[in-house]
Amino acid sequence: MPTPVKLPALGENIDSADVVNVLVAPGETVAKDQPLLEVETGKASVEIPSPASGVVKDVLAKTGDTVAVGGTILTLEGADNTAAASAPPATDSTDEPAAAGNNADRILPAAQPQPTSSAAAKPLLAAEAQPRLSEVPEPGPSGRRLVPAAPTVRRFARQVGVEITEVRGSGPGGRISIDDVKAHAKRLLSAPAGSREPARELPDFTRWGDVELQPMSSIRKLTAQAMAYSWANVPQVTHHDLADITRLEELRQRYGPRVEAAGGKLTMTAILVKVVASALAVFPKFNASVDVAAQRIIRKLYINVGVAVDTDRGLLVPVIKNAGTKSIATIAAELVELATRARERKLSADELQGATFSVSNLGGIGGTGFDPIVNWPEAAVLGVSRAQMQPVWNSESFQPRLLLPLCVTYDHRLIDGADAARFLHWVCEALEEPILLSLE
Ligand code: CAO
Repeated sequence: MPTPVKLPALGENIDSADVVNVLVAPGETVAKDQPLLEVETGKASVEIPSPASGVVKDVLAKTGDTVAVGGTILTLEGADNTAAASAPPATDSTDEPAAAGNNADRILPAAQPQPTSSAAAKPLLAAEAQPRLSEVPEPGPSGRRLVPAAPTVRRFARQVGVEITEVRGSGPGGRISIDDVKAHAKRLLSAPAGSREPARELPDFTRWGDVELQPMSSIRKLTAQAMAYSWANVPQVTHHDLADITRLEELRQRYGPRVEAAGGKLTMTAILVKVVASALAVFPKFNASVDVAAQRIIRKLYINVGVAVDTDRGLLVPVIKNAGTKSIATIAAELVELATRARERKLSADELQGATFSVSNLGGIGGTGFDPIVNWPEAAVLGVSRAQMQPVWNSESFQPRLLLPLCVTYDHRLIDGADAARFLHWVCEALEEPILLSLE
């Protein structure tokens, strides 16, 4: 009897993945830990290794499919069933449909997935059986997702009116405790009215002409969720300023070859990451997060700057960790490397997490200004538009100066307008007089 191999848990809040590459074919003998599939888990590429050795019978997952965590990706013949024992424990199924639980002894969750680069993805429990793979995953027969939580916790969630599938578990493998349910309930109570309004139905667009239906990629889905969450939950304001970068541009041209020799490209983005990291040390509110449920502010004592990268799959924000301690040349080299791997789909989940502030530079593409959205749970984001030569009055005459439009969008619960004006003014001054960076 062939043994189904299931898509294993892939990380926090990831309940499905897009198949980008099927690495085995029916009839092929596979060894334990041999990669079976390459999937995109939200924003990172991950290889799914085989949980056991055996011969591939049917490959159910196809390139382009969206597979639910727990969904069958292929079946193996002659698989060593003892491998199941080393698989993550099955979800509590006492009061859930039997999909995963009843067959647990015959199902092989794939072994722990490997990001395609060295950093490891965080393992998570939860095995939701999804029989069919070629469509966007649906909830199980009862309409509910299987989640790792004890029956007492589920009962408590029902009693207080919390949907257990929406709770983020803090236990090992994402296991949900009663305290997690309470914290979730608190967050719901502090959410602004209207933020849980059910989605409205779309009109039938075919009444006005032909349409084409395209599935959303995992990046598009995550971006949509993150942006909608930020927009609905963070009261945000954007403050604008202009930096005179005429002299800085001369320096950039002069020292560019030196940085290129070190493997980087001395671009405005690399310089801005360094300047912003210095500004965050002076203005720690911009490096903090608001914890509404606990009514407190979390000040992060590290500075990690996310950089928005435009890729053919959509927006990715890899993170330059500890940017304040790095030289501009190091940041420039890291940025080239991260942006290249982002475009080649080779970033690990770890490289996309942990930012304390983000920079979004659209200046290489064009535009005189834009208002970015705060990348929650960060408190602020710097938006950069295209630098242009403009006539500037110096009390006697107009002089041609290269002006860089900058803006900062900030969480107004934490940061006041005056803070934002001071922060951006500091950034502008540092760009105009780089020596200030070494004075503060
Ligand atoms: N003003 C004028 N010129 C700029 C500029 C700016 N603000 N920013 C970049 N440029 C120029 C660069 O100097 C470079 O010119 P040269 O080739 O003549 O040197 C050119 O534009 C291309 O820059 P780049 O893209 O190679 O390098 P970068 O470091 O400036 O940008 C990155 C890197 C990853 C930020 C960029 O490639 C990118 O993806 N930008 C889009 C980010 C995005 O989508 N943001 C929106 C997110 S939603 O908020």
